[in-house]
Amino acid sequence: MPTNLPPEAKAKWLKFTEAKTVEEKIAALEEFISSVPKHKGTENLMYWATRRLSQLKEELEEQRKKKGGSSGPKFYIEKSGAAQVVILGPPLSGKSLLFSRLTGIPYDSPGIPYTTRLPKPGMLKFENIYFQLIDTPSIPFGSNERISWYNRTIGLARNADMLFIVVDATNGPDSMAMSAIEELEENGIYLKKPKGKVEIIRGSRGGINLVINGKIVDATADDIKKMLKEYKIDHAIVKVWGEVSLDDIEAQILENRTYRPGIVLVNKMDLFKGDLNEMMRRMETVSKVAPIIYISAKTGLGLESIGRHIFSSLDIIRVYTKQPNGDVAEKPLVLRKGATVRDVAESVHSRILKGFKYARVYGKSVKFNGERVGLDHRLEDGDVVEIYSKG
Ligand SMILES: Nc1nc2c(ncn2[C@@H]2O[C@H](COP(=O)(O)OP(=O)(O)OP(=O)(O)O)[C@@H](O)[C@H]2O)c(=O)[nH]1
Ligand SMILES: [Mg+2]
Repeated sequence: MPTNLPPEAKAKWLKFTEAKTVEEKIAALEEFISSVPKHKGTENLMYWATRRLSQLKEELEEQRKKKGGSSGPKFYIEKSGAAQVVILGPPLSGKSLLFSRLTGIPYDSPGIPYTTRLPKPGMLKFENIYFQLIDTPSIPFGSNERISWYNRTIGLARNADMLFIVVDATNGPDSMAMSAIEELEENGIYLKKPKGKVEIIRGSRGGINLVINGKIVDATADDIKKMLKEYKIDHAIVKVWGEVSLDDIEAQILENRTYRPGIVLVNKMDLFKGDLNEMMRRMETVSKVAPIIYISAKTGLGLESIGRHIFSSLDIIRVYTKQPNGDVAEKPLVLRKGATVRDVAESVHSRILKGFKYARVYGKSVKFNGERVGLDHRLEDGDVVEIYSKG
């Protein structure tokens, strides 16, 4: 549904996107909120904006604490490994036991709800790479219960590369998973990949340029330009891939949607005594949004497939560099799917890219091993790349 924001609100929005410090953002967002008319079309936006406001206020408080020299516990965790996966779920669904089984870090919870009070990082090995897992304090999805770490935990999810939603097989897993998915969406976090993608690169000259690799389902180029004008965006390149609606473009301007790949883990399958087919049928709605794995953190059922699931959900590939006449690097470079020889050259050294002559590739992306390719050659998982460059 279009938001039909008045020009005043759109101008206020611009101020928010341009705000640099947390204080400025809070002030601008408060002004924006008070300028938005309240009706059905703005409901989601308002919900998102008020949540974002309380998150910013907490961020400010954390900053102040840090400045005051307080050595309070840290909630945000720096990324390490090939990707950061945040484990979310309601109390007692088995997040901490699962985390322990996957990372090897001992489980030390008495099994009382809300035992986990702080996020905890650990590493999961998958073949020759590591993913960082983060156990988090529980969120009672779908209930009105207030918990003090709610915003900070959602903040962790927003920062992550991927999400796990852990639910209990013996405790309405389908409705709990749906509540979690809906609540994340209310916070602007979407698990389901959109049909299309929009990117808006703002500039200071050149007017509005549309680059459309797909189609806009409900609007013309002029409609898009008009909307951007209303948001006072006069110069920008708007890139569209796949199927996109005018709403999607507005959401991109408002920056209130992020997409995170996610998996729903139905845990405690060892305790489930009901009809499995019936449960799977009930889980069908969930499976339209995210893949589902049935597991038992206690017996280990299904745990061996989790690393592979993370890997394939993230759309990443592993590429190995090799010096001409040298050995193949043991540790792979982890790149996004679709990465080219240019990405490899860039991540090795800018000097290598500058002096690039050609590369030889061994693996799935070439017709024969050792084939000579240029910078734009697309690589596949497992490829070995040997770059020949001047100097
Ligand atoms: N039978 C069985 N019990 C499990 C399984 N996973 C977890 N549990 C038990 O369920 C209880 C809760 O597990 P936790 O991993 O602590 O749950 P949590 O989601 O971290 O809960 P919080 O305390 O809110 O952090 C513990 O008694 C676990 O031993 C499972 O797959 N099967
Ligand atoms: Mg826990």
